[in-house]
Amino acid sequence: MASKRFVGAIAILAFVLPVVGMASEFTVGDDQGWTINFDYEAWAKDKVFQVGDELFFKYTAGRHNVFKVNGTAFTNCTMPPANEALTTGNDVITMATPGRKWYICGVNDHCANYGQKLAITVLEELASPAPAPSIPTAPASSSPHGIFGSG
Ligand SMILES: *[C@@H]1O[C@H](CO)[C@@H](O)[C@H](O)[C@H]1NC(C)=O
Ligand SMILES: *[C@@H]1O[C@H](CO)[C@@H](O)[C@H](O)[C@H]1NC(C)=O
Ligand SMILES: [Cu+2]
Repeated sequence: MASKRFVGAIAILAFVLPVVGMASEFTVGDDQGWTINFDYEAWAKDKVFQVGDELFFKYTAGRHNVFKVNGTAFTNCTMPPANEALTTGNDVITMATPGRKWYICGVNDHCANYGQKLAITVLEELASPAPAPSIPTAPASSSPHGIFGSG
C-alpha cells in the first residue's frame, strides 16, 4: 500500500538525518585499546577523522600513557615532559583543529620498539545542514571607492 511506502520513507529519513554533522567517537585500537604490538597505522587508515570527533585511549592505568606530540617527536619517539602525559587509562581527546595529529605512549620503549604510536589526519568538519555558510558582505566603504574610481 502507498501508506506503507510512506512510513518506510519516514523511517529511513529519521535514521539518516541525525547522523549528518554529528561528531564521532573512536576507541583507539577498538577492542584491543591502547597497547603494544598493535598496528595503529592500519587501524587509522580506513577512518575519517573530523574536527569535533573524539579519540578514546583505553588502557590499564600505569601500564601505558598518552602524549600528544609533533611529527618529529613521533618519528623519533621523543618524550615531552612527563607532566604532559594523559594517564587515567580512559583518556578522551577531542579533535579541535584540522591537520596531522600524533600520539605516542611514553612508558618504557613502547613507542620505539612496540609500535605504540598513532598518527591521524583530522579533516575540517563536514558540511552539516544547519546554518548556511555566511556570504561575505562587501565592506561599507567599497561603493564610494567604485564611484570615485570610475570618475
Ligand atoms: C630525530 O631522528 C633523526 C634521525 O635519526 C635525527 O637526525 C634528528 O636529529 C632527531 N630529532 C630529534 C628532535 O631528536
Ligand atoms: C617537537 O616536540 C619535541 C618534544 O616535545 C620538541 O623538543 C621539539 O622542539 C618540537 N619540534 C617542533 C618543530 O615543534
Ligand atoms: Cu605503552
